[in-house]
Amino acid sequence: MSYFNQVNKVSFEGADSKNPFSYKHYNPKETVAGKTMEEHLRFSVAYWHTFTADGADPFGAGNMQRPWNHLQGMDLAKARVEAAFELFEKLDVPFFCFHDVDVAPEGDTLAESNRNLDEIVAMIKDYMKTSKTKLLWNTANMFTHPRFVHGAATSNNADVFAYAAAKVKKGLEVGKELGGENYVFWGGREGYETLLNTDLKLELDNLGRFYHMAIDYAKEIGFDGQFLIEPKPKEPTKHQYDFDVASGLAFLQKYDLTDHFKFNIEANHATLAGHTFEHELRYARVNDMLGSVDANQGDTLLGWDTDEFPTDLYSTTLAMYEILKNGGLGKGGLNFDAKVRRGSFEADDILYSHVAGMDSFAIGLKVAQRLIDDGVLDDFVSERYSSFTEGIGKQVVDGETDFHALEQHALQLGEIENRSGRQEWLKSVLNQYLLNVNATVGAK
Ligand code: XUL
Ligand code: CO
Repeated sequence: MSYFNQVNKVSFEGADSKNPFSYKHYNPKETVAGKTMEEHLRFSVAYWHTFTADGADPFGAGNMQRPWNHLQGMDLAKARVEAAFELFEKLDVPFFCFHDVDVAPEGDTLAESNRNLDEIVAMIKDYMKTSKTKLLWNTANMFTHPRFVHGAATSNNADVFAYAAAKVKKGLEVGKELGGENYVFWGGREGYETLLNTDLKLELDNLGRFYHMAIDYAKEIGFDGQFLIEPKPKEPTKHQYDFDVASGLAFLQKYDLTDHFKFNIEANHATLAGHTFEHELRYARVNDMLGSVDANQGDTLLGWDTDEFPTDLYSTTLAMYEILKNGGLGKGGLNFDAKVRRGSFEADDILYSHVAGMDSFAIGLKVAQRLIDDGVLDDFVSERYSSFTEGIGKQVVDGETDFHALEQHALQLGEIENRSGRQEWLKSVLNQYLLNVNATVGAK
């Protein structure tokens, strides 16, 4: 049985191809700075958006036309696995990601849910034997079921804390079974609505305890995937604890967890936090904490997590700039935590959306590498900070001065001279690189 019979294989056909089921820029075997595009980009399909979600929103019922819609329960779960591996093969994506409840239905008890999961995981493992597609990460959904109404590891209810622990324990076992390269913690309802009913300190301490227990268990079973925290400032709770990279890092430092975690940075979460995607990537990168990416984009006119497929070339270029400067994503990848719009309900849209996202990041990769090769931003930035490479500036950086010496320096200064930051010029250079991949515009 074929679920996507409109296409045999989506392949690279080049920028001039008119075939909508082809890559115009993503050429997996093409090398950029010594690595293939496939190795650089490590694309991943998000199971929940592509195979589980049905297009329902607060105003309307599910409307996605999917060839598995007539099925239910475990039959539905199995059909989705078949469809998933067909899509992975046809798109030629190296990775996928899932939550426990995306792949297998919850039973009436935890034990039954675990049995359902075991059956589907065994099926996935079987498919993985002949597929090139590997597990980038899995995670536990601890936000959909009503038991998590007050949170999971930060619930006021210790029974819920225990239930959450059991789900993560199982998730780590599944990650080990399938060779997952990472394990993600997105604090779905780890946050609060009002301080009037909240013991904020206990909730945060418990979250720290929870993560330590997860580390211990991973060690116990020999799961060596990278642990990732995925920050998000709000939604579903008003105040999410893992607000952004900066607050997440402070949390990890306080609870002595930095050696065991990195960040999974999602573009739309960054913008919800009032940052750019590249800000979050930079903040993680300079702290050696950039682990993986949920590749999507938000909508500046809407104040929530719209999870659109990434097509903004400025954003993909500046994101790839950070990723290249990071030396790549290591075990991480670019996971399309993105969904087709409700109006894009045909099965073909699943293919078009992934093609759009992959081509957008392929362009970003090429342009970012050229910006780096030509030293465009690097040269400008080092020149801008050159006052710290000599004289008093160098003494500051080398830790060889103090307030007395700095005052002496300041007292003998005349008028201080500053130089332009040249934002507009830099943006026009970025445009030149985006519009003409052969541009070579040196720093001014
Ligand atoms: C929610 C979100 C999640 C995580 C995994 O906004 O991004 O899908 O990526 O739980
Ligand atoms: Co995400």
